[in-house]
Amino acid sequence: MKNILTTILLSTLILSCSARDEKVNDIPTNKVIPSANQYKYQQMEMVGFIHFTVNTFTDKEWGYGDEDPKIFNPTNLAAEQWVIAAKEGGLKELILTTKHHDGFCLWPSKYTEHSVKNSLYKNGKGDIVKEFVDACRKHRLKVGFYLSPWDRNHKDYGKPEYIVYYRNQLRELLTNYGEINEIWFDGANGGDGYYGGANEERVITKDYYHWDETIKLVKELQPNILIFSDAGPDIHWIGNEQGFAGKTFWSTFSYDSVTIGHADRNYLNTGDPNGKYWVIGQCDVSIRPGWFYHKSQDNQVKSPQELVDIYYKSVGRNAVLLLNLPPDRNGLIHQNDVNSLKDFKSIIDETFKTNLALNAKVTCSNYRLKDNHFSPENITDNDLSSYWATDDGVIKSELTIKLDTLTTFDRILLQEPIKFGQRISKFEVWIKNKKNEWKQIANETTIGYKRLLRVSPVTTTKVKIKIVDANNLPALSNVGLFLASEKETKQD
Ligand code: FUL
Repeated sequence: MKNILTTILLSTLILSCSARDEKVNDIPTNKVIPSANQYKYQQMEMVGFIHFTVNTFTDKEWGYGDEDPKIFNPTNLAAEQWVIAAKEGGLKELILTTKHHDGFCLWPSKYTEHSVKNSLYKNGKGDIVKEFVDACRKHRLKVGFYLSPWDRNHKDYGKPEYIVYYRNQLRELLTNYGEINEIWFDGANGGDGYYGGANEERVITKDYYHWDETIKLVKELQPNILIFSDAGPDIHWIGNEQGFAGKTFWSTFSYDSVTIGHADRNYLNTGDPNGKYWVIGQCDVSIRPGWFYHKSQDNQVKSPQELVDIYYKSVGRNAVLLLNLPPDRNGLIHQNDVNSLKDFKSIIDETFKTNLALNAKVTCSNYRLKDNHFSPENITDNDLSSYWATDDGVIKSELTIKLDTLTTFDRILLQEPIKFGQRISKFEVWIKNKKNEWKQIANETTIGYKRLLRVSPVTTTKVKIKIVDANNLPALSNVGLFLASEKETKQD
């Protein structure tokens, strides 16, 4: 008995010591790191937008706010069709325009008459927000809401009363529909509109919305929600509507220097290496030229290859892709859009199916304490939680991946363990060529959660990653080598 007790005591001691050692010896964490929810969001990689309102029926992009609600009458609406299309396309969340600039609400808000309750849809008994939420939940997609701060219908827009109205609507949306993953605050606001019949221009001041208080309210109503706007606080706009992040892209950012609706687009596009907060970059783009459905654009749906290009410039540059799929007047996503999205997904699946560096041997110039916890081979084990890292004081470093056979690749994946922050600011990729000389094939800056590089096809047995600079000890969790699907460049 005494022996058993001693053994238990000893092993507890050893276990607790090794756990402590691991902590003490691990790489230092940057000051700015993602929250647990931001980390989960970043891993979703691709989310979707659903733009749907009276505009779908008036053939406009921005409704004036004077629409007769009766024109809104989708005859065959099936939110499940949107969700299934999105899911098959690899999107992990959908964000619905519950109210766009026209002020028309897709739910029967008790604060306005400009809503589905006065439309012909289900004789005014419909609630599209509810149908949308139910369909997302059924297929395990996360739910997001867009609620336009600009309201061209409301008589009080531009006055303090409208802020009360806007917050009342947020309360409705954020208390009646269960857990909401993201709220999207659009920067477009102020200008002409119907405004309850005034038909005039309304200019708003920079501090009109009192965003701080609204953000506080949102977090009170939904503690786990992620808030999007030009200025975060959790997710920020990428500065264009083409879906492109900067080649250099930092997930760090100082939102107190950004004004919603008046932000510096270059700053949004690159993030800020000295940023005080972690704010995910989100790349919004529509699958069609417009955000809303227009029959005239049925043949202008982005091709699968165009979507693949956007994927490399968004997800492949450390950001999240937000792709818009606008339902038509029936209330369904057009088959051209569904097909393009599906084909896009099958192309990226094909490209990234076989990691040619999986389980490859890796040597390096330095790894922390020569401890396997930081082993260079952690970068080829396809495990996001394991990583290679260097000893204190060592920034410049090299990793050499040794492939068993001559291998041809043209896509490179790199990932940093961002739970420690984003660190690498300059790196290069080299290969051993036929003449047994090292040849540089890439010279880049940031990596972050995920970086994908497209290079000309090369054939080799040795690939070297050189870390040239970083703001803290460099670490990498994954490096992958792939050969692009032939369909990436094929145009029908
Ligand atoms: C913009 C809006 O003006 C567009 O209509 C669209 O909703 C896009 C996502 O954001 O600022």
